[in-house]
Amino acid sequence: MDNLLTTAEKIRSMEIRGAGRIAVAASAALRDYARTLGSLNIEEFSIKIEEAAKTLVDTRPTAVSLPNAVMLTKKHTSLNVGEAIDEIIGNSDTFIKNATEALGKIGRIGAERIRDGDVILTHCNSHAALSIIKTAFDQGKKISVIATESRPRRQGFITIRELSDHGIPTTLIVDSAVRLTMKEVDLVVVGADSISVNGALINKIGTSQLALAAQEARKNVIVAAETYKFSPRTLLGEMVEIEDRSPDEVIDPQLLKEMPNVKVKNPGFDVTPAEYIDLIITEVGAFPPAMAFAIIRDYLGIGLDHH
Ligand code: RI2
Repeated sequence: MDNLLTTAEKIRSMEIRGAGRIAVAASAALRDYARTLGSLNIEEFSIKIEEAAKTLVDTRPTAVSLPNAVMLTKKHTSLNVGEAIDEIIGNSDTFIKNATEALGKIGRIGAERIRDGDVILTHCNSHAALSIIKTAFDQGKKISVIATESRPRRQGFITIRELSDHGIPTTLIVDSAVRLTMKEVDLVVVGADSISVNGALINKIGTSQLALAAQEARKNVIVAAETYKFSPRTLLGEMVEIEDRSPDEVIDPQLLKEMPNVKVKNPGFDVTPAEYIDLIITEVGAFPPAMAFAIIRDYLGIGLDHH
């Protein structure tokens, strides 16, 4: 359990971050925990697995990749504990293999949409979005990237380091420079924390202002999202919860204490309506946001049985 709690804490503190990475880390943690439960009977085993699953899922509320990964990993049907453990190990190995391969497939499919000479605007740090950009570059397309800083955690710095290491010409801007800069942009490419059944994108705070400015300037917005980032529970009417993070990420707590009439709000994500999104690139193809229901139905099950 100690290792699982350590992983949970790393996800909560964002030492492990990115919707895909937290999903893979949670699946691996649950698999390794299951391995330690061989001496229990099946009832005790299932209770322990459910507790552990809840601990992992409760760390961050917005990215549906996390509950999807845990749901796909914990499934077991055998009444024999040894076999149930093997099922969970198999589930996790499959999930992690698929998640890893998905990034390559998204890169190849998404790169088709990038033309020689394109200037691409991206936000935050998305491994899926960067897979598209790097693949296009590796195909010999002379592209450049404009990356937002992505306050308050400044994941844009991870992005510019990664792009620079890959040899891709990159410009860093502050988040509020998005609209002014849009005239230089050909295409917006972002990742996803969740996609709801109506095709809305939930992604790092500020994504919706990129999409709004892109819409105004008639520039395409492409979302890079593995199928496990679609949210089955939105089919049941559930809303995706927007994570409220600590004010300490935005302002020095000491400074805030000196201003008793000021409070700080720090929402981690926002919602981009489907109308602002041209295409969602998944590992099974490029879809318009209106196809979100079909993805949920075909790749995640329709959700009712997970409630
Ligand atoms: P990949 C991140 O969230 C960003 O919002 C990013 O767009 C999204 O996850 C998807 O990232 P955070 O963990 O899975 O930085 O594509 O809050 O890497």
